[in-house]
Amino acid sequence: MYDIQKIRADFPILGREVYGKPLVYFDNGATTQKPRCVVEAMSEEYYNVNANVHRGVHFLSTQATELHEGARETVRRFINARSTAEIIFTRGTTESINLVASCFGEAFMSEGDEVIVSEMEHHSNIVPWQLLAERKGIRLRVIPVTDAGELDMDALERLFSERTKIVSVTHVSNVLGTVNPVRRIIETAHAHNVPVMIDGAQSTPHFAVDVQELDADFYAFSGHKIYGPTGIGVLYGKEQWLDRMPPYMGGGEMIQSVSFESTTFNELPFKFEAGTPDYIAATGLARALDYVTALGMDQIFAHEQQLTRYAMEQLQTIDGMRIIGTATEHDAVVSFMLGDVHPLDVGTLLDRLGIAVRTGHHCAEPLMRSFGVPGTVRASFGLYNTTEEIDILVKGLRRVSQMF
Ligand code: C6P
Repeated sequence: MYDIQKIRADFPILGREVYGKPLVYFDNGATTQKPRCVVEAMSEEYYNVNANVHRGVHFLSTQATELHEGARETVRRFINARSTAEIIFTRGTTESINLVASCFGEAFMSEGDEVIVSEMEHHSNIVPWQLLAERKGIRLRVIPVTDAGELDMDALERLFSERTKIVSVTHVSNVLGTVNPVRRIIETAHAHNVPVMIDGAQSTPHFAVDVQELDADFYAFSGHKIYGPTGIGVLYGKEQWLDRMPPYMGGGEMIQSVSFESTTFNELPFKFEAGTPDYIAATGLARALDYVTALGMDQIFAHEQQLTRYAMEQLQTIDGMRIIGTATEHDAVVSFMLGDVHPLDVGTLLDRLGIAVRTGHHCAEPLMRSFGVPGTVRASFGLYNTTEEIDILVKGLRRVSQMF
């Protein structure tokens, strides 16, 4: 039983008013709100346990280390990785992708080699590869997107060459809401002996992900988008790749022994975790994953699918509505243009009604260009949103439409 009022009560911020109106929070794609249990787990650790991890023999350090490594095990279970050696804590999806571009690129790519990305990527899955292109002379090949906002899978097949070294694509588009057929992409790439990196920033909060079932080589996500704290994220990587990649940063934690002549590196996953980790955030992330697991990822998915379908239907009844992204496999993100009203004006007027949406290019400028729009208005849903809130959005948009 999905008790939405009980769930909403777990998130204090949802009780807030803005401009004297009840908050309608539809910017979950940017970041999600936090349940009380996540914040409490973090303050509890600060108040009662706090000590640096992996370093001390003393009681608190041992306890903090147990919490930290326990959090890693929670992440492993959540995405069904084979081993905690494959779970690297990072600052978020952006850092995870940069790590792969940098370290995989260093180990396995040279001038003239190619990476396949898609036209719907977030800048975080474009720019790290471009930086690598500048350093090493590699090339980006781009899977085009159809008018409905789906990847052109025939084109993907044609993009492979003997120089293709990796494919890096998003699981779910943060603009279009498209759920990409990543299982098929991985199968296709593996048939060419090419590994695949999946950007899971917008998938993990919405449905269950099993990295072994997908057979993904790398998978990245952010804590703050899945009801956890900011400043922490995850990179999953198969040991067979991580073992052969050089470290990302140097420092404490990632070494076995250091002399001025030479340094040997620590085992996985610590080789990729230089410096004091954000162990408090790791605890918060683990608590968030426990929270969504207790609700049930399948229940969350069903609830959000219902919201998405309802939103698509209702929005289409508004004059001048153009939905950007009408893929068959569609997740909890709806992007649109309202006639020729600038998205920023729509967002500003909705804000005055207490409705938080995101406007602009959503860090996906190439995609905006391909749809010929300066930006969109985007409503993105979370596990606590309701159809009544969608009604408020639709009513607000009718008002905006009448004003223009
Ligand atoms: N998208 C949005 O409003 P970080 O910032 O590292 O937590 O996540 C980056 C990122 C990577 N990939 C995808 C598909 C994303 O959606 C994001 C973050 C936010 O859409 C902020 S731009």
